[in-house]
Amino acid sequence: MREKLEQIKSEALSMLARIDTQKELEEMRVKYLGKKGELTAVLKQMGKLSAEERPVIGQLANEVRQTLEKVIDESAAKIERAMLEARLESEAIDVTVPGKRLEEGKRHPMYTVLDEIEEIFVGMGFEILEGPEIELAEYNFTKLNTEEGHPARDWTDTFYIKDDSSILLRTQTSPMQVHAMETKQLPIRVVAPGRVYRKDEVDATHSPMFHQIEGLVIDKNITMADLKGTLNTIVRRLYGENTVTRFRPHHFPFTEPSCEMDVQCHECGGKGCRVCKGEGWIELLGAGMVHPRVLEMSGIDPDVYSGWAFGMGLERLAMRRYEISDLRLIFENDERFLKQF
Ligand code: 2U9
Repeated sequence: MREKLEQIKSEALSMLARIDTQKELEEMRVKYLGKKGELTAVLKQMGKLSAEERPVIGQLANEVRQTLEKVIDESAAKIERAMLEARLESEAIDVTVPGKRLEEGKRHPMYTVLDEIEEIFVGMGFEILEGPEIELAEYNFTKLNTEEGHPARDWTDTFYIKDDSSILLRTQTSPMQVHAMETKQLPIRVVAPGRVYRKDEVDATHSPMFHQIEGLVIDKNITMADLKGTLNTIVRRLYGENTVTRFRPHHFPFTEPSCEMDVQCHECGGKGCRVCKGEGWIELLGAGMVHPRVLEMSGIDPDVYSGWAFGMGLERLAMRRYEISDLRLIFENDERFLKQF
C-alpha cells in the first residue's frame, strides 16, 4: 500500500507538469482526489491493514492528499494568471495608432438659404407647409385658374403620371396653398417650400427638378400694400436694410393683379454691370393678389376675403447669394463644391 501511495503521488505530479488548462486540471483533481478517485480507493482498503500499519499508512495517505491539494491549487492559480495575461495581450489597444478621419458633411448652400427664409417667415407668424410632390392636376392647375388647354398644362412641359393627365408631378408648390384654403380656418398665413418638376433640358440655368418657396396670406382687407410691405421687409432682412426694390406689372393665371419684384443690383448700385447684365436690377420673385376665382373655387368668398401670394425659385436665390455661376453645381453635390460654403 505504501508503494501504491508513492506511485499515485509521483504519477499525479508528473501528470500535473503537463497540464495547462482549467478543464484538464479539474479532471485530474477528480481522478485522484474525487469520491471515486484513486486515493479514496486506497483509503477504503485501510481496514485490511494491521493495527500497527494503519496509522503509518494513514499519515502517509494524508500527506499525499495534502501535497496533491496544494500543488493542484498552485497550478490552478498559475493557469488563471496565464489566461489573464493572454487576454490582456490579445485585447491590448495601441493608443498611438493614428485615427480614421470622419469626413463631416456640410449643409447644402440652398438649404442654408431656405432655413434663413423660413426663419424670417416664421418670425412674422407664417406656418410652414410641406406636402406631396405627386398631385392631382385639379390642384396643380384647375383650382389655380389654369383651365384645360392652357399652355402650362402641355405634355411637353409637365411630367404626367396618368395618360388622362389627371395626376402629375407638381410644377409648383401652389397645390399646398389650395389644400390650406380648403382645410384651414381663416385667416391663413402659410409658406410652402419644396421640390417641383418641369420638363426642362438641363443647362446652366435649367433643371427638370428644382425648389421653390411660395407663400399665401388670406384675411379680410388684405391689399397690395400688405404684399409690398411684407415682401420688402423679407427682402431687407435677407439682403440688408438698405436694399432697394421695385415692382413691375406681370401676368399669372392665379393672381390678379400680378407683379414681379426686382432688387437693385448690389454690385453696381443700379448703373448696370456684369452681375445684373447691364440692367441695374435683378429679378427676384413673382407675386400678386390671389385671383377671386381661385378663392371662390376653394370655397372662400372673394367679396369678404382677399389675399396675396408669391413664388420664388430657391436655386436662383442661392446662386446669387453665393455667386454660383452654374445651376448644375447645385445638383451634382461634388464635395469640392460643397466644402466651400
Ligand atoms: C395660390 C394662389 C396664388 C403663387 C405665385 C408666382 C407668383 C411666381 C414663380 C417664381 C419663379 C415660379 O420658381 S418659379 O419659376 N412663381 O412667380 N407664384 S404668385 O401664387 C399662388 C399660389 C397659390 C392658392
